[in-house]
Amino acid sequence: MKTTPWVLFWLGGIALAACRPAPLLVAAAVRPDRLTPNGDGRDDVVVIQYRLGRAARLSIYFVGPDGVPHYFRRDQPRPPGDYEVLFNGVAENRLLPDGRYTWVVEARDDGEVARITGTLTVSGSNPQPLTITGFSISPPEITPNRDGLSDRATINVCINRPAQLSVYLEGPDGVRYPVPRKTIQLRKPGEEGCHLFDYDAGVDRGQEPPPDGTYTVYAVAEDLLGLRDVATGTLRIREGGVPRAEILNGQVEFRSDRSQGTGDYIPVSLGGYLYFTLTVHNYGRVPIRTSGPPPGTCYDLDETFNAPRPGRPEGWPEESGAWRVGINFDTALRNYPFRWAVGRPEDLEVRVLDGRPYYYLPPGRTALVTGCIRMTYVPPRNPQYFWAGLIHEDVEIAPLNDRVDPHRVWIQGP
Ligand SMILES: [Ca+2]
Ligand SMILES: [Ca+2]
Repeated sequence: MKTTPWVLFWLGGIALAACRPAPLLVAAAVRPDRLTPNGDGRDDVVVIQYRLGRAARLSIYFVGPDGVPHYFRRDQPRPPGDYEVLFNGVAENRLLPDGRYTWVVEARDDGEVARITGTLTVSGSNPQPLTITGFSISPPEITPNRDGLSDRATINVCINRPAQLSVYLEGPDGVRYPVPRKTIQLRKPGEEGCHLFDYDAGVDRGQEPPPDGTYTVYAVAEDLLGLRDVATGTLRIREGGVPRAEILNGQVEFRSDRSQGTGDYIPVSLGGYLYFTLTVHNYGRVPIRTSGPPPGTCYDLDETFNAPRPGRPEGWPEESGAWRVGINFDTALRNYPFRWAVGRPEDLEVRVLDGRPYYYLPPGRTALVTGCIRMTYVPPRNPQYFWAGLIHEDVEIAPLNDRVDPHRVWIQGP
C-alpha cells in the first residue's frame, strides 16, 4: 500500500465527501492500457491501482468478448487504503488470450457494490495453460539399500511449455524429501519437454533413507509468469537403509600346511596352500547381499574370481551391490583377485527375484568365511604381504574393510 501522485486527482472529491460516509471504491486505474505478455521486457505487466474508502471485499477481473470474467482477485477482504499491484496477464492460472478486455475493479460491502471499469488490450499472448503432459514413476516400489536391486526410482516429467520443475516425496507426517534432477540428459533445466529425476533415497551419499512406507510423489511445474501445474503419484519404500558390515575385530587368521603363522612370516611350499579364516559381521539395519563362490573354495595364485570353475564357466564376476570377502597380495595384477561369499549357504537367506536366487546375510548376524590359495608359482617379490578385504562391489571398499590384517607369506620352492 502506498500513496501515489495519481491519487491526488481525487483529493478534491474526497474533501467534498468529507461529511458523507466515505465511498466504497474511490478510484481505480490500469496502466498502460496494453499488455503483451511474451517476456520481451516491453509491456509485459500493467499496474493496477485502486483506493478503498471503507473496508470491502475486493475483486479484480477481466471480461473478454465472450462475456466471461477472468478473475485476478476474487472477494478478498481489504481494509481501506491505497493499493497497487502488478498484473502479468495470468488470471485463474491462465494467460489471458489476445483480445480487448474490460477490466473491472469491484468492491462489495453489505450488499453495496461499487465498480470502476476500463479497457485493456492483450496481444502476443500464448494462452496455452502450463500442463504436465506426462508423469511416471518407475518402479513403483524401491528397496534403497545398495544391494544393486531396485535401489532407485526414475521419475519422468513432461511439460508443454518452458517452466521450472521440482519433484519431491511427501510422507504421511508431511516431511518432504527432494528428488534431484538427473544431471546428464538431453534437455536443459526449464526447457519444454520431458525431464528425468532420479531418486536413490539419499543412500548413495550415505544418508539414511526415509522410513519404509508409501509416499506421495509431487511434480510441480511453475514458470516465470506464475503459471503452475502439479502432478502426483506414489512410491513405496521397503527395506531402506545404508548397509554396514565389517571383518570382525579386523582379524584374519592365516595358516599353511607347514605353519600356524607364528613368527615373522608364514612359510608355504610351492604347490602348497595358504588358508585363511575370518568372520563377517553385518552390523547395520539392512541385509547385505553377496554372491559366490562359497567359503571353502580354493583358488590358484595365478587365477582370479573371473576364471571359469567346474560347473561355472562364467566364473564369479563382480555384481554391483554385492558384498564379498577378498584376499589380496602385493604383486597381484588386480585388486583382490580372490573373492568369496560372505557366508556359507546355511548362513544366508535366499530370495528369488525374476526367477533368480539372491543371497543375503541378515542384519545383526555373523558368518565364518574360509578359503585357500594354492601357490602355483613363486612371485617376483618373496616373501610378501597377503591381507583380506570386505568389498562392496561397484560401490566401495570402506577404509575399515581394506587391507585388513596383513601377514607376510614366504613361498618356498623345492
Ligand atoms: Ca511484451
Ligand atoms: Ca535394493
